[in-house]
Amino acid sequence: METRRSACPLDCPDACTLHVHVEDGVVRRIEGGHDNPLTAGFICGKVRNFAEHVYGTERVRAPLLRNGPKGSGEFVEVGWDAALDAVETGLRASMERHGPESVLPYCYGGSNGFLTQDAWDLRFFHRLGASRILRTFCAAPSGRAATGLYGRMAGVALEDYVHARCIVLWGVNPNASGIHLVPILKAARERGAKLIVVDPRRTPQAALADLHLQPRPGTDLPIALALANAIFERGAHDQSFLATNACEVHEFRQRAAAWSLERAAAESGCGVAQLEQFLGLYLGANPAVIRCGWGPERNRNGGSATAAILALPAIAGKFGVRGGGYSMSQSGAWKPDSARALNAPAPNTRAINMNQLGAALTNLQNPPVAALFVYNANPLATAPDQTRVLQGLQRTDLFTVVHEQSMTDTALHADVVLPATTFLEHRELARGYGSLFVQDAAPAIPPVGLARSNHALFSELLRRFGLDQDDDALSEEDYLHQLLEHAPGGERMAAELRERGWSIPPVGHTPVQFAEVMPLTVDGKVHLVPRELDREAPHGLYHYAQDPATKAHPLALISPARADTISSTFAQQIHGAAEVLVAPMDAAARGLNTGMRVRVWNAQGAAELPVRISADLRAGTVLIHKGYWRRHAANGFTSNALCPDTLADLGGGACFNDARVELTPL
Ligand SMILES: Nc1nc2c(c(=O)[nH]1)N[C@H]1C(S)=C(S)[C@@H](COP(=O)(O)OP(=O)(O)OC[C@H]3O[C@@H](n4cnc5c(=O)[nH]c(N)nc54)[C@H](O)[C@@H]3O)O[C@H]1N2
Ligand SMILES: Nc1nc2c(c(=O)[nH]1)N[C@H]1C(S)=C(S)[C@@H](COP(=O)(O)OP(=O)(O)OC[C@H]3O[C@@H](n4cnc5c(=O)[nH]c(N)nc54)[C@H](O)[C@@H]3O)O[C@H]1N2
Ligand code: SF4
Ligand SMILES: [Mo]
Repeated sequence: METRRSACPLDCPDACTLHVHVEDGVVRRIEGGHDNPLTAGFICGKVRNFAEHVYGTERVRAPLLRNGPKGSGEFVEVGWDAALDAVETGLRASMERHGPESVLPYCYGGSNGFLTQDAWDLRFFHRLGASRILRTFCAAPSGRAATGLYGRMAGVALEDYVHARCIVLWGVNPNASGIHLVPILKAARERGAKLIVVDPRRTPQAALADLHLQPRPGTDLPIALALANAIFERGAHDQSFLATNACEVHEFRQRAAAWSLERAAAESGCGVAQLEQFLGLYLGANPAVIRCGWGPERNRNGGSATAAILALPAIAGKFGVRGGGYSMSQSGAWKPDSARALNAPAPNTRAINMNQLGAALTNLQNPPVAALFVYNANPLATAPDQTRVLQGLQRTDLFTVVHEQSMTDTALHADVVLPATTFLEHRELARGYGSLFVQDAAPAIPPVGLARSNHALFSELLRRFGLDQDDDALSEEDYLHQLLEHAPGGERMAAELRERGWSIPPVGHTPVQFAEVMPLTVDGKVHLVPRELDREAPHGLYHYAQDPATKAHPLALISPARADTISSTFAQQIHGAAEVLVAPMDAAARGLNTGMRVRVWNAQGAAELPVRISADLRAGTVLIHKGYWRRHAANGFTSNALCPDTLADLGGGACFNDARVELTPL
């Protein structure tokens, strides 16, 4: 048995260092390493069991051509040449008939590594002149907010949460979505830190918290503005910090003034006493840190809500000490952007928001989407408006290519399925978004079957279409080198990656905000009402849009992460049906009991699922976890059939949690 070092590039904040035990080229065991101190020698069950994903019965091992109706799962195995001939013929036919913008690449969170996304894939599609995909599933509104207020300033390292005296987990559930924060939270609490959780359901951390605000989904904006307003009104704001480090303070204060604690309490369903308690705990403790998750952004107010939450540490003067400030995604704090700019498309190329795939496939003209190329994503399970996505994928005049590891719902509808390697089978420059760690991971095992990496696939397509250029960095090694050459601190990082496989960008591993790192805005200050965001938000920044509930569809459906999948990745391993979780009051009002089957429905779609009564949910909120496949619901539709394809106020972000539904017993 040999032990090989690897790194996890999955769509998870933690970026674990892995030790992969390999025997005769086969993975026997995977454990956590210590290079990335956040991993601390342990990893999640998903990746401990990764061998099941690699070798399972649903692994795509060879190129496949469809030879039955779309979605039937009838394919024949072919070699790579025949498959790539088919891809070439399909893409060229689409371009000849409708022009290159009729080709739509579609990718998202399969891998967060630098070698598998925004690399040769972008180069290929951009040189082809294909439509651009706006990658807005996740972190688009919150990313815009964080960029507008603070530039790409690095957040408080998760390891530094032990120094905090007050920790706010705002719309984030680390027990499922970023497990390495959990022992750190425990250590902080043992040292006396107070814990506040803001979440419509009682998460494991909420159950331990000193204070749990349980708002109606989508009402974080009034809560954060009311807290800010109260801080100003009581003179508890940090005047000297704001005078030196902030812009648009007066304007922010004016906008927040519309929200008294009473009004925010009424809108959010949290009590005034609870909001007072929040102020007491947060203002009374130093250092205090806010971990802002992705729960607050997935609705119509998502951008403004995140901006208002991130404004709080500036107003309350929480920066400048270790363990004080905020953290969200660290992915903006170091990006080898200038190299990736080599791949950039012509700015006027048509752009399609990935949240509106269903509409794009079924409605768009001039040109229509005639060829769809999916990789690093499973949109039939993860995009909003699943009913229309399915209708689109069933179009007989749509040519669909899917490059995948597993026979996903989306892959089942492809004309050509191409087998993709997993991160254990290809090289990856891995990074997470909760830690600033960057790791160079060599393949731990040979490709399974005929699988090829994204790099291998797209470099071959560049050649086939005659789009490769003399100065292209051809090998993965060359590309990696090129990426680092243009990145801040790249030379040192390249040497360290070569020597020991990991490195830390110039901002450092645990930077203190407003001491060691400053906002990367034009003037180095925090902008509380950034002009560009104010222009972008349809009714201006911090405008609150009302709850979209109607009399017919009064219940808010949320679809958070579950512990045993990453979005829809690994869900092939879930046996049994998806459930809809219902609060006791809502169940009683409808005569529902655990185990009863219901139709969860709205104007857009329906899912037929068994009920589970859950006292963890606030009344008026129901929950179906994200990531289920169609097989997990009796009628083949998941929460995504109920999610609208409307967009958040910033960044074109998804509004998964704006789904409003009714339940009817079956
Ligand atoms: N095991 C596992 N880990 C994952 C993932 C996974 O699917 N499984 N997904 C990865 C990805 S892609 C992401 S983006 C991150 C997401 O990580 P998290 O930010 O933890 O995201 P979610 O689970 O979507 O939502 C977090 C919490 O927000 C709450 N919430 C819902 N609506 C609202 C609201 O309006 N306001 C507030 N305050 N809270 C709300 C939910 O109840 C949930 O507990 O996790 C990553 N890690
Ligand atoms: N209802 C609901 N839906 C949601 C959300 C929600 O809150 N509610 N949240 C959303 C969020 S936060 C996110 S990030 C999205 C994620 O949505 P997706 O990006 O669709 O993520 P996954 O479901 O993980 O699918 C990724 C696929 O990429 C494949 N893959 C992995 N590595 C590679 C590779 O190297 N090459 C290729 N070719 N393929 C690879 C995996 O096998 C997997 O099938 O889902 C969103 N969907
Ligand atoms: S999914 Fe997250 S917790 Fe699991 S191994 Fe990967 S980085 Fe670590
Ligand atoms: Mo995400």
